[in-house]
Amino acid sequence: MSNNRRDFLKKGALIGLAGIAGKLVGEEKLKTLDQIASLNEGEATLPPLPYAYNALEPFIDAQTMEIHHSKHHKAYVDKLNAALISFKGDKNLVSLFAQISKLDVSIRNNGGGHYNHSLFWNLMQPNKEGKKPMAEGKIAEAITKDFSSFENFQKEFAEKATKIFGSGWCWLIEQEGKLKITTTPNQDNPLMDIASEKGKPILALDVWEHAYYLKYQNKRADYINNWWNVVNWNKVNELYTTK
Ligand code: MN3
Repeated sequence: MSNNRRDFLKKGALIGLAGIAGKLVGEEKLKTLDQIASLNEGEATLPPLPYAYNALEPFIDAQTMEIHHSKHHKAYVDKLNAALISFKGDKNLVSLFAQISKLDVSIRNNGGGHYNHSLFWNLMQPNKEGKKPMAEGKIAEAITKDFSSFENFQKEFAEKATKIFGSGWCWLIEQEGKLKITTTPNQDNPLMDIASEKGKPILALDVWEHAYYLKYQNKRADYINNWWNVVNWNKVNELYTTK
């Protein structure tokens, strides 16, 4: 047996085992940004949540999660696929976003909707302790460097997210080695050529009313304040440190 063949088999076995272990604990490995962007044979699919619908309680309620994932996100997936039927170029979301100003608005809205939500689900995790998690590792160092403290960063992020007029997203992005907080309207994101601030998204917060209205009604600031409890900082760090 050649070395290549042996390595291939070994890798396959490891991936298989990781898959089984992942299923046992009910957790999917974080989709990398590339995995989220690359549509499977040109078709988007609704990714499973990496936790149960009720797993983020009491901070985000099960009904909101279920409707948000199985109805809203599903609709973006279906409409994106419909919009891509007649599109003949490279069906990778990042390359679509880079030329989004020239494409059909349906690809912009639904491609953004699919990408943003896929990222959002993976950046949250259950928190049974009720203590707000802190960033750790390289991302924590970078936040302290660029925002002077973790508390300042959270304050600035929450303020910008609260002030978004209408529907949109608040982001932490890496832009030429520096961290920045930015916001986008609707389902736009910082990978799009039309974004006022472009960069690699590493943290995303959905502030559309459908993300919080059932539990928080008009109190967006309370939703944001509670959302910090379920931010998965290990995943943020993973996105930040993965080139
Ligand atoms: Mn949403």
